[in-house]
Amino acid sequence: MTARWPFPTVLVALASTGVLADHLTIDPRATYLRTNQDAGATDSPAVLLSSLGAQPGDWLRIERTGGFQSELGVVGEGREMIGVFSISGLLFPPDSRDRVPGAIGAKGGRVVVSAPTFFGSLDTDIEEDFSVDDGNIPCTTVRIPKSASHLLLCADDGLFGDNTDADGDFGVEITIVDGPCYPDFSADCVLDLFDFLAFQNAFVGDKPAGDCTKDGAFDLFDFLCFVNAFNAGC
Ligand SMILES: [Ca+2]
Ligand SMILES: [Ca+2]
Ligand SMILES: [Ca+2]
Ligand SMILES: [Ca+2]
Repeated sequence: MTARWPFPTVLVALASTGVLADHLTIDPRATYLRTNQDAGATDSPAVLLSSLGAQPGDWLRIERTGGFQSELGVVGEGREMIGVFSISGLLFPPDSRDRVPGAIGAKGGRVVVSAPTFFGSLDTDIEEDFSVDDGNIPCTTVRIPKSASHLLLCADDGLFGDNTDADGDFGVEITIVDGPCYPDFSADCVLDLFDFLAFQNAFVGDKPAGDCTKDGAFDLFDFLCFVNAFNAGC
């Protein structure tokens, strides 16, 4: 007997809500973090949120594209990326402990602790930034905080000047979305069996996330509601 999967598509890359995504190329040598003896490092450009058609209160899905070489001769490409919102486009000099004077934390962002500088092991971590790609999950959905006007993005690395991207594909797709994708329970930008299992666990455990219809009852309609949301994508 063949087990039947309840959904017509097992693996669905999340579709956007219809708003076109903006693609930005990221120079892997650029950073908003403190650097030390890192001659080739450059400053992260501050992206004006209004140039993306976005404003405080909007949710952004930020998905990493491509990859970069994190040092000469390394095999394979690094993908880790971090980002931070700011109330200004200002960036203090590279040797400043906290270079983004207007940094603000974002709802929905995954915490990231950035590595110390390669030379001197100086602390670089700032509280307000978030992971875009942590090496496992290639995206994030974050809410633009009140007063934020700019977004800064950079590779997550300890030495930036030796980074290269010969094919120039390291970057992000940024899409304005309604909010976190409900059926993507694992928040990894892919809809698959694991999301269904996570929904099932929430449903069986009477967790609010399992009440898809938001009527306080846990019944067949929640399953139908979840299947509809899953098939609709995000
Ligand atoms: Ca590349
Ligand atoms: Ca490097
Ligand atoms: Ca998922
Ligand atoms: Ca319900």
